[in-house]
Amino acid sequence: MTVHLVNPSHLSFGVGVITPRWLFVLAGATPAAYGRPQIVDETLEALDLDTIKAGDVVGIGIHTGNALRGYEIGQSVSKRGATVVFGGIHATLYPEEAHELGAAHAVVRGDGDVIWPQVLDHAARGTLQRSYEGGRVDADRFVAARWELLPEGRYMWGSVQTVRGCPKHCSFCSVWRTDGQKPRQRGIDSVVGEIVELRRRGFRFVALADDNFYPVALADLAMAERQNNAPRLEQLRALRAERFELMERLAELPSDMVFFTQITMEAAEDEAFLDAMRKANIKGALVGVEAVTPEGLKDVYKGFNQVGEALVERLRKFREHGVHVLGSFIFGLPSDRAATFEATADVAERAGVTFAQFVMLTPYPGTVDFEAWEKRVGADAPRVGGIPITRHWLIPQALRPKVYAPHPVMQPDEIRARTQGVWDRFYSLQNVWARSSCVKSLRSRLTFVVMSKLYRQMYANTGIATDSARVSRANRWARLLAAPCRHIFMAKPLPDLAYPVSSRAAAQRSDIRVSAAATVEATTRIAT
Ligand code: B12
Ligand code: SF4
Repeated sequence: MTVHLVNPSHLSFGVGVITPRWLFVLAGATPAAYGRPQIVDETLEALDLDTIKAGDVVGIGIHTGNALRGYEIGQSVSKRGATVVFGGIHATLYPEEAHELGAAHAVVRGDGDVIWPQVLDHAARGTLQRSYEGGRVDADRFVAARWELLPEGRYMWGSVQTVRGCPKHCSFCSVWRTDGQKPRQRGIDSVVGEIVELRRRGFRFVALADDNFYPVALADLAMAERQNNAPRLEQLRALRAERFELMERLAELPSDMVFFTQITMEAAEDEAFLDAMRKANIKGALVGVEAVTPEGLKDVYKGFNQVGEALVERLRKFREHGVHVLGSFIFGLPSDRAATFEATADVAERAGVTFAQFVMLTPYPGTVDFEAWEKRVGADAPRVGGIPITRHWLIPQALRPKVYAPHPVMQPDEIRARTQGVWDRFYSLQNVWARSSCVKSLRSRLTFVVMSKLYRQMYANTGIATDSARVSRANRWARLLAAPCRHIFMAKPLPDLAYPVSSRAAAQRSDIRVSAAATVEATTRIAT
């Protein structure tokens, strides 16, 4: 019985930007008795069905955007006699869909780290259940990724998770409902161990695949103090101290490492935290700005963000502390008006964000926005090819509409055109060149320009455009640029790179945490 793990995608680029982490984590959770799991990431190339034999187990991980392709794969491999198991956020939210449309024999809800060996055991014995609850695994049971299974020369960035869950409750986000609001911070040695593995293989850029790298804000501590809530205060302080400890350890890794994470804007008020980030080589962070008006923030339950000059100052603070910002903005909020688009572009420019993304409000399942929208459109939801748009992910890619949530005063086409206009303005050659002064040499500036253009091609054109000629042009460009860009990110492999000294010291001191080396051994043990 061979175990296959498939990351579905209807588009393949040959080269991927970020390693899809779940593939390598589930490979880590696959007991060695089943041999080497076969990893297929369709963002690189499509699954070759001839590799699937009757009796194999095919694990398919889906998010909403790639669910339909996942179902196609499920159907095809099931016809070949394979056992089909679905997991991932979308399967967690819609397990029945995977059974009905994806020919699933089993669906795993929640985290796969601990339950996966049991699923494989049942599959091998012929006692597979229809559904499994993976739940929210405690941080000390997170399985480390098996980076030795990475295909050579295919990815630009590694991905390592340091925390799951987010205490906020933004209306457009499903994370706090699926991963929970309690931050589950992973053991530091395990995190550092994985990063060392990646750097040994030449990866110096690593995305910290966290929901929110800053789960305890100063405001949270102040609130607990005001409430005289001693246990809560102690708990928050411990979480915060662990973050600093992690960053100290990241700072001991080779100085050419570059980390990128996702963080809330509140971190700008916490200068000690920003300084620790800089020392840890966390050089960039996606900051969810979302809206530049108080009404917009209210729309998305993000009252902890700022607007006006305070917003500009907060974003600048990151830069002043050596952390580049990828500002993430949402258009199509109920309070948005025509003027909001230019006002947003102004803020992005004035705040000195290094990159920006301008996404259109999409009601993702599992979110408060989705529930409200589904209830509002109800049974009368318009249909495309017979499929109600409240199940938009089931509409074939070529027909899938891009804007769904009705807006009180603007038509979808207007929102899309204005959003595209903001992308055009922010990524005009003149603006990109001006921003490129954040790096020094001419070569670095030119690289910055290419990267900005690539980002724009991969994101804006394919993400927003409905015009298929534009989409395929953007895809062609992305394909052409992707392979050469990979070389910009890779470094000379350091196969002999040792674990940072204090990792070993910490491991000797503590019998609770396993050392980085032991984590690798532990992974092998899980696998045996
Ligand atoms: C890092 C990240 C990214 C990165 C990297 C993606 C990559 N190549 O891996 C980037 C920045 C590129 C990205 C982009 C996007 N992302 Co994103 N991303 C994340 C994030 C923060 C972490 C994902 C991760 O690596 N987690 C670590 C792994 C180990 O966990 P996991 O994937 O959940 O897998 C576990 C379980 O789900 C389960 N499991 C997963 N698959 C399988 C399969 C089987 C068989 C089994 C048994 C179990 C199983 O076991 C795993 C281990 O416990 C998540 C948030 C989250 N909490 O999931 C959002 C998230 C997945 N992204 C989301 C979205 C919306 C997007 C974008 C569409 C954003 C946008 N507007 O463009 C794009 C789409 C990109 C694309 N086409 O794939 C949403 C998805 C919502 C949904 N319903 O689908 C999430 C949940 C965030 C959110 N705010 O709601 N993302
Ligand atoms: S802060 Fe980020 S991760 Fe947390 S709920 Fe809001 S959007 Fe989701």
